[in-house]
Amino acid sequence: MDGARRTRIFVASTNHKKLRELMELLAGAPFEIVGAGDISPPLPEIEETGATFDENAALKAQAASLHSGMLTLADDSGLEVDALGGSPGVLSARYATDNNKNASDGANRKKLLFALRDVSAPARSARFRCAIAVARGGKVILTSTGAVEGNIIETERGTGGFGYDPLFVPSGFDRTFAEMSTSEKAAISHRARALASLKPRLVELILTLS
Ligand code: ITT
Repeated sequence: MDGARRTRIFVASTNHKKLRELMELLAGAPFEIVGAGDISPPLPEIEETGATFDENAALKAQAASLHSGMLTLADDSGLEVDALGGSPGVLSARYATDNNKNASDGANRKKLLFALRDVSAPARSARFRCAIAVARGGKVILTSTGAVEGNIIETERGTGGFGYDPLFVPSGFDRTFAEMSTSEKAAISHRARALASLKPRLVELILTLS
């Protein structure tokens, strides 16, 4: 068990708020978490050329595990809006730009509200999806996915979370993710669901590696 405790896992996200959620959801497991800010040289930009969240999570985990030399976990996530045919989907972080670079969360939300300006409340169904991949030496060894259904409201509400959280009300609730506490979001989020099934497998893997 002592060996397992010393095992380090690199959580390869350059999105600070996403990274914080991942670290909180992984807390308590018998390994040391290394964030993207803790490695040198810093993690270079990894091109997200996949057509699916699963493909992009794998691309990020593979490249970052080669860069870090550590067991590495990557998350690719985003919002699918039914009235927009599943957009912004894998382009969620880049929705409001046309140069393939990430836009600000505010610009992305503004573009989404504009795209849905003529869509009535019952037709504003959406879901967050999260794909997680764990890789070592450039090879993916564990994967997991999670989703949470909900609706896109017409005006932003709340200041917590990040990304599209002020616009997303999960099904069965009347508050947005941005109006919930960290622990409320962590009980039902797409990221929490993906990690719930991955975390025990990751712990088992680490115990066999150490
Ligand atoms: P890394 O690739 O470095 O992890 P990123 O922000 O570029 O950071 P993604 O490519 O996975 O990550 O894009 C995720 C985007 O989807 C994110 O920027 C948000 O706009 C949105 N998103 C994902 N999870 C979210 C959540 O829990 N709440 C709100 N928006 C979320």
